[in-house]
Amino acid sequence: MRILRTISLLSVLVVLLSACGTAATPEPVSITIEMDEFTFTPASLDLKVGQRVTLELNNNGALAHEIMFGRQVMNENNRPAGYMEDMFAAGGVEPEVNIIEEGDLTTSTETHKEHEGFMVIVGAGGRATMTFDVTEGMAGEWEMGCFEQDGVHYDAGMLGTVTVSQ
Ligand SMILES: [Cu+2]
Repeated sequence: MRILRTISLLSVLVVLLSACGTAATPEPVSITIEMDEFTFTPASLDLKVGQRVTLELNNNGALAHEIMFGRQVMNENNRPAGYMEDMFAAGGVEPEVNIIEEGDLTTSTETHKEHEGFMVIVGAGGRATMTFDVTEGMAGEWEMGCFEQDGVHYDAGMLGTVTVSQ
């Protein structure tokens, strides 16, 4: 009986200590983002510096969709074509991308040919995850957007807000 009590006391201590240990570092989060014509759901993300984030991208639509993170939309031939400032470049981070399901079209990571933004394209019916650590350089307000079909998706409202706090 005494041994049991000692063991349960010890486990309470272990739980308390590990709770203290993790207080400084934000818990890793996993967020599912549904992609469709022409939305991201949820359309806003709140991330914390120091957090390990996994985004699961599910394309439920009939078209290929992409996701980019940045700010200041750049135009090419008067069409929205990506961001002047890429969030991952600002943070010195390259997300690790895993394709879970290809979908109808190729799911791939590519850099926009006109600039260096990090992009994941998910084919119709496809799924992919992207994992990254949120760094200091990423603190602030950002946007996520899809610029597929010459910016038509972006104009149709396929964008959202990303807030990275300390
Ligand atoms: Cu799209």
